[in-house]
Amino acid sequence: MPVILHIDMDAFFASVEVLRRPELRGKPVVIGGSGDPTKRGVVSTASYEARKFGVHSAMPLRTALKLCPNCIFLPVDYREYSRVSAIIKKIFLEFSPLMEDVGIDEAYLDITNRPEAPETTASFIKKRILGATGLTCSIGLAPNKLLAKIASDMNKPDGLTVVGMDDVARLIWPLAARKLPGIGPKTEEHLKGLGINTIGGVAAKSIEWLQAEFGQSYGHYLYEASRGIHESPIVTSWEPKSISREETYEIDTANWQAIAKTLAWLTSEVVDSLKDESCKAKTVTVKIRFEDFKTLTRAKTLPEESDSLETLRRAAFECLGRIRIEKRVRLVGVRLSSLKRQE
Ligand code: TTP
Ligand code: MG
Repeated sequence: MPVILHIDMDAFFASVEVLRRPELRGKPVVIGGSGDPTKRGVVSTASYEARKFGVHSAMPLRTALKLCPNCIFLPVDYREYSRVSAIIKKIFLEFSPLMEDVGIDEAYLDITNRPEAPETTASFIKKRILGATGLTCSIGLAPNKLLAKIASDMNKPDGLTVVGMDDVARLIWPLAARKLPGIGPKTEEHLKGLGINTIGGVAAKSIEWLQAEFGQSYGHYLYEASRGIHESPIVTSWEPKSISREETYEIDTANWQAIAKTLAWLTSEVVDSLKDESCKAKTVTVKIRFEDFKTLTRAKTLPEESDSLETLRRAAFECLGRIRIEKRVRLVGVRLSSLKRQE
């Protein structure tokens, strides 16, 4: 059986902010947008203290302020979080070369070939991260990525949770169906409508029934996943898949100059991150969301990878030029993808 870890940092952005502002430790801290909760923007994350008030990721900052007037609100500082992210990813690689980078604060690690017991490796990793950064993480240890991912979330913060195939019925089946990766809010509602609330409820259905209800391939996935069966391998990749930034306006605007200024600024931010990662990008995508939430994206693929601000900005502006600004704009975003790390 493979031995897979899923490692996920605790309240990542908030914990990094607390590190450089120790006076915030133990306080309710909310990270999002420009850090001004009277302005538009959403919560990126909240410290565990702030979560007690019901504050969570993706909630409007204004709602967070209503729930927790005494929370401390801070702006998002991607540069700092990326810097810390690079440190932890490097630590994971000390323990195994088979690392799958799945996000700024999480990764899968295949530790099948380690000599010591898996729990020992996991606690070494926790100690090493704490020592190098001052941050805690939660780790799930399981025979596959799916179970490791569910497990890492079961005892946050600073958790270490082991789930074997024999534990699926006892530990996994009582969990809300939504906790199964691949079940989003829509499927959750669909399942509830059918009287199914837990992962065990899904597992109680036959494969025929699930496929009739959810289609061949998704039905098959639900049948296997609800039993903890999952065979997708660790995908090692040294390159981040994409780098993106977006900005929501305080007041929607149809002013092309203002939009162009935002795009130029966002592009310089993503190009800075690109250079931090020693990468070049081949594709630039611009996203415009209008006041009615209609969203358009336009992409431009360059003849070859580049990390030149001028080249990438020109591509971004070409994309913008292909979008008619006929309504007021709520959000501008830019993404660099098809990345390649330089030797
Ligand atoms: P998560 O790992 O989902 O959350 P977290 O690390 O803050 O908290 P937890 O202890 O529950 O793992 O996401 C990692 C970071 O990604 C998070 O600190 C902020 C960012 N993020 C957003 O910007 N928006 C979002 O909607 C989510 C979910 C995360
Ligand atoms: Mg996290």
